[in-house]
Amino acid sequence: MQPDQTHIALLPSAGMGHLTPFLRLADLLVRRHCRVTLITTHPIVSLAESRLVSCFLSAFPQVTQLQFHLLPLDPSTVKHSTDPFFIQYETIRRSAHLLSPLLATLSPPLHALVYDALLISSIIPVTETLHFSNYIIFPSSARMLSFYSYFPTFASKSGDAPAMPCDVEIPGLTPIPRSSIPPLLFIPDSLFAKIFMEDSRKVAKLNGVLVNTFEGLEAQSLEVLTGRKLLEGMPSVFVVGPLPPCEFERGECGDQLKWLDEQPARSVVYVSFGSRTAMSRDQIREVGEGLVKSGCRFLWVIKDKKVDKEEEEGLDEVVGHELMERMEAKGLVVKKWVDQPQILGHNSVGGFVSHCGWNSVTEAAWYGVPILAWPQGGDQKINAEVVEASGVGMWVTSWGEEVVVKGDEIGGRIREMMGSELLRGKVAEIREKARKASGDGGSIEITFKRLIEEWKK
Ligand code: BUP
Repeated sequence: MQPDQTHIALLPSAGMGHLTPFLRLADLLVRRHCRVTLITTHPIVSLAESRLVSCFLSAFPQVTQLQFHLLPLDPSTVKHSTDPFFIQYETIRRSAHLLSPLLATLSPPLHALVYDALLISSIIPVTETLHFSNYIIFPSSARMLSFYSYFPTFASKSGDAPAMPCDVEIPGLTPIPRSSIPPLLFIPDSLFAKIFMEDSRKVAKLNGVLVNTFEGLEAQSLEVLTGRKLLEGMPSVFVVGPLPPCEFERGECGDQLKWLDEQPARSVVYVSFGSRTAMSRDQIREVGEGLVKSGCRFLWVIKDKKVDKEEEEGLDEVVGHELMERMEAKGLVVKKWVDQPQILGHNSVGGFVSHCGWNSVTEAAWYGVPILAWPQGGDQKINAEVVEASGVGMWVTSWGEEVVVKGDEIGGRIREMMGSELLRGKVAEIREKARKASGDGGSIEITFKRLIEEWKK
């Protein structure tokens, strides 16, 4: 280690949506000569996460891996949640005290611990005891971060049911409609609501918040957040995005790229609802009908289980043989992990039907691919608002996970998105802004310089 090298430890939580920004950040920190320790939790929930961590560690042998063995947790002690990713958040939270001795022995000592926003309450005591600076990555949009930071201001003081009778008015922001609020917040006993209520009250105790976005995508929210107008004691917000897809993420996707190579420029709609959305069989089949009816070429990634390890059935069983046959002429349908950044970056791809997980949104912006937003749950409707307001895409607000959307309607909206010159022009502008932010002298370079200086103090 060079004498003035900055040493940072990174602690992601569970799921690809949470892991990805940490590893992209790590890549940028290593390139800026920081020493990085990656804390990996064991066991890990999905195969996709295990694979990505090992690809990252092979690509960066200079990064130290610190294995964090979690205490076993009886899932029945977790109220109102059977989602393995949520149970993993709680497992990490309840094991957090085990981190202190591990981190205390790191040599050279850490300058800062950067961890996932879902771990705030459990990690603050660790960083306080060890006197480390204390930063989070907020793995969603700046609009969602504004909502999160402002939440204690309007949530009920009792700490039980949050009082959200109508739209949420946050000073400086377009109001957030009640219908966009993460549905689990309306179930005060749910683990998600519990973590959200507990942790959002502690934002002022952080030294800083890193958010993967950029001015060209979220000017309004960033003005509010960086101006520190939202909350008394709001910590510095570091706008580190767009965190570009990295070399170590490259996966095997020869078949899909070969197929894409054979399609005309911008003719293909790419369809994926992310790494943890298991759609109902009925809805999956309507999506298939919609793709056929759209008349467009398509590349469709199907998942029908929340966790990839549990995917067992083949495409014929999930989609149906007859529909699979009808889709053959125009599309490629896969039920496995694909290299999404490579697909979005392919010249044949002209649109993206997306659930609006925040990584997917920033990747679409990075490659200049218009989105047809179809948010399912969590933060995704708030992210879809950003998609629509920024011009990265369009959003049919009546679509959700509650009702089955019919193929005719899906087909029509796909045609609309694929044919929109307006969207194409707007997203091309945003792509340029994204590239500018990450280029020489761009906002990312400036932010990292500031951040590293702050860590060294
Ligand atoms: Br599926 C899939 N290949 O096949 P999000 C996803 N990804 O590269 P999520 C692939 O995983 P939450 C696949 O590019 C993105 O970087 C994708 O993150 C990649 O959604 C990441 O978009 C998925 O944030 O999580 O995982 O559903 O909604 O919790 O953010």
